[in-house]
Amino acid sequence: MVAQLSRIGRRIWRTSGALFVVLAVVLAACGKSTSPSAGSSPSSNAGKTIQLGAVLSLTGAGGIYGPQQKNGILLAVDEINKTGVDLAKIAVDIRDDASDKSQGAQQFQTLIQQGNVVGIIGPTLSNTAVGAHPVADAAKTPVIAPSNTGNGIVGNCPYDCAWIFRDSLGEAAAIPANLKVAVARFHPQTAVLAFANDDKFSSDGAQVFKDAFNASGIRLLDTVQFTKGTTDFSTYATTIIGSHPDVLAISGVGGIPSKLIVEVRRQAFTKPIIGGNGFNSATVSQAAGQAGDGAQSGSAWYLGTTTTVNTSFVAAYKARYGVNPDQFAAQAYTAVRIFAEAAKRSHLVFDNPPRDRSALESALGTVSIDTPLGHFSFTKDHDVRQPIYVVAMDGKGGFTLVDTVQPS
Ligand code: 1QQ
Repeated sequence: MVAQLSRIGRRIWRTSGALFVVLAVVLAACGKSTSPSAGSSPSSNAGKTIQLGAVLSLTGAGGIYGPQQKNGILLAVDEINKTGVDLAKIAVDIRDDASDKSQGAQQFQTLIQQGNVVGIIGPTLSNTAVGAHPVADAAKTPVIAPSNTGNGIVGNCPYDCAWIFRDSLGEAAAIPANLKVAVARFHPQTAVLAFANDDKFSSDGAQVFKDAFNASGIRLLDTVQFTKGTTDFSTYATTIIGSHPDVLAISGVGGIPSKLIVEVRRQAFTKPIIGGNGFNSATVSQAAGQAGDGAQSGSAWYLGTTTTVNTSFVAAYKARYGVNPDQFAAQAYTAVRIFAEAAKRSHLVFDNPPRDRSALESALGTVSIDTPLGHFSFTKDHDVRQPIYVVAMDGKGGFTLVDTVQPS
């Protein structure tokens, strides 16, 4: 009996022992995660870093916009890192392209090859983007262009741009909306167009103005051209005024808009002035001063927007920097927010940049969030679709809201 019991006991022991071993192996396997976020709890991303890069015009012609973009990026990073993205931190390596196309391309290359960044914000100028974006596209690295408003930046591009997105309102949308409001207010019959002929943004914007004048039945009396490095506009102003237009349109970057506005007003030009995205910085409005009062443009953002997400952004920016943000700060801040939201939707592994770049690129197209620009999601062409805030310089370094045009 005992022997029989002992045989049965041994069989039970052997069977339970085998079960115990199987159970131990299964539990051990469950405890290991092959990758930090492969379906495991977010806490496993603690200590990880989502490494982004930014290439901005901190100096040169675009230096009138780049510093605000840097401020917006740094503010967004610090806000996001208070809780992190599934506890992972965001870091942005910010580089200056000096508003130069080749330096922009080089900085993109360096960030991708040496920095192993999984996404890039930039550059500031469309003129730089035509050199820098192809570098990122060839390296299959997603880009959010925070202020490239020229033609062919996303969607239908003269080069491969599948990895390029933009959260910057294109001139092709902003200028017609601005002109529509100007026609309703001032009823112009004739116009003169002034633009920089050696800058992509400025010449693209000039073509959009020409098409918009034509579509509105406004006769273009003259086009006055100069280079983006021009500083003395006295002869150009005399030529413009000599045509006696009902409205002056300016397509230019950096110091051009404010310098030309000041000069035509100095020469007693009193008719309305309208412009492109180059107007949309407090720095430009400050430089134009009282002469800029009423100069009208289509903007992607308005300081006075009363949404909670915008009032919080404005308050945080002013508390940190002592001044109000402008459109460029808002767009760059939003670009970081968009990347963070895409990262939350991606199963990043943090040790394989090409894999994480691809995951981010796929996730960017699904992002739909409230931002200081308004509710944000990309179009199928990776472009921004948003309300257009038609604003006018207030003569005191700021802007007033003239009208809001919903996207068509
Ligand atoms: C562009 C712009 C400039 C006016 C500011 C960055 O919009 O280069 O596309």
